[in-house]
Amino acid sequence: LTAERYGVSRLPFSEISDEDIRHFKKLIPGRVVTHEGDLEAYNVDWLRTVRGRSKVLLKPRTTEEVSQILKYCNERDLAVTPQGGNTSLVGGSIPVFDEILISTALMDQVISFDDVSGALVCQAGCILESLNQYLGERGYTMPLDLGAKGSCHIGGNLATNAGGLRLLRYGSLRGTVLGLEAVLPDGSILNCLNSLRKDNTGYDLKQLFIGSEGTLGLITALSILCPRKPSAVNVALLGCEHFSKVLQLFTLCRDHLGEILSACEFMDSESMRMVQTHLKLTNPLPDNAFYVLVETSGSCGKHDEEKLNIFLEKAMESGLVTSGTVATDQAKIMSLWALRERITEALAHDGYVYKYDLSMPVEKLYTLVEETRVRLGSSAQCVVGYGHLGDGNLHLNITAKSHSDVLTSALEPFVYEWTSQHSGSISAEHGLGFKKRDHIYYSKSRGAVSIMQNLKHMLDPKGIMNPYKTIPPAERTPGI
Ligand code: FAD
Ligand code: 2HG
Ligand code: ZN
Repeated sequence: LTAERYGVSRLPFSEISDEDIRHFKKLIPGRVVTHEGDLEAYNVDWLRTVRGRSKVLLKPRTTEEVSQILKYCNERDLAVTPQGGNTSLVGGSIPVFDEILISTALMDQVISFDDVSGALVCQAGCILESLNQYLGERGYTMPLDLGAKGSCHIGGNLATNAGGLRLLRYGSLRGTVLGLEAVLPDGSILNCLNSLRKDNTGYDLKQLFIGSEGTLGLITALSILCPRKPSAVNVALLGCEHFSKVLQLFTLCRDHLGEILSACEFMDSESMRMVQTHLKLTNPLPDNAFYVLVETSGSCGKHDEEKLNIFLEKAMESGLVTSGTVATDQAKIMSLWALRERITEALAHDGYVYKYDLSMPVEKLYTLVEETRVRLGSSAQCVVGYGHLGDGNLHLNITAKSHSDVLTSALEPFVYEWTSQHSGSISAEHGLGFKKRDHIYYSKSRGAVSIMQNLKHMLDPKGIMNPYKTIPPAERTPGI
């Protein structure tokens, strides 16, 4: 059904044979899953919108095992899909047809941690939340955080160049990742696993793998620079009556909180309605059109509270904010964050979700939501807008009872054209995966895509790594 809906045909890869299965069982005994029922969860995406039919899932533990698996698959022309926590929101982590799934679930070891530099070296299958816990016990924290932290793997985070809730403070993985190790499609091991902050010797090859969505190789290990865990954290949830006030509040926030500002997120009243209705969360500030969540993280509680109070006074005085609540204790901080972090989960309970992850000039962020609402009228169940205000990243989500071709054509290419006309990106942080591959031209020139195709061909001449994803095939005529 998935392949039909998206009009994709299976490429002429080999089909897996009993002999192949015997080979894998010898290579990684006890870690080859072939039972249809056991494979179900790995063949369906988190959103339950795309489904593959892989007949085998492999669970290597070491880089050497990954190398042997890929070498064999390449020789046999067997296509593969790397899978971490399977939380991709663009259908990147599931096979489209019968690709072999290679899971990093058992590659979950911390290799080393330097408690002077903060460099953490670990295998790709470590769960983000577990790493954060490991670091927390040592006075450090991960430089990224996202709603899927309990399931997503750090290797999957690198492969998608995940952004998340702390990007405003610590920057993207392109800056915090110091090195990585990847197995190339022919089984060779590329070792760029150093932990240096500065290294200008030739091209920075690790950057090619960050954000490559499993199409160039399988990331097996990485080194990441982790900041000290802030000892003072405050969160404020503020209500605004208009988006223009949200924008002014963001400027005020940067003026007054400066170096202690660690997150600035926004959500509209429809997003809030979703978490209240489906997750039964309590909204402490009812009846606002918009909500802004501001977090400060620093090393001196008294100093940070003073700054936050001055900021809040200004925000109230100038009429930017109609109501607000502040949290300094862990339980309340978590309950305020849940209102923002769990929107994706709430939306999934509302029906079929059309998801757009867009970056654009911050002052335009909400205009698109309003225009989409008018355009769709009653054909949509719910249109919500929220996201990483500080990063100019809008999450536009539309829900409906079920998938509908009429709704799809009302949304696309409208959303993509609108974004492109405003010099935005049609994927700010989730990647292109399977669902958005052919829309790449809205954000990248043909010349740029052509270089990507050449790179893909150079590293993966047989095209076995995560086919049908991210980079459109060279011979295909672009949609626009
Ligand atoms: P998977 O979903 O398993 O895989 C993602 C892609 O990477 C696939 O193409 C896969 O083939 C490839 N891949 C996985 N592991 C490897 C590897 N070791 N080597 C090479 N390729 C690999 N994203 C954000 O950017 N910001 C957010 O705030 C955010 N919040 C989210 C909240 C929720 C509730 C959910 C469900 C998702 C969210 N995401 C967010 C989407 C995001 O892409 C993922 O959560 C995460 O980065 C993917 O990690 P994963 O281990 O689940 O990877
Ligand atoms: C977030 O910021 C994630 O919460 C998910 O990137 C966004 O579900 C979405 O649209
Ligand atoms: Zn996001």
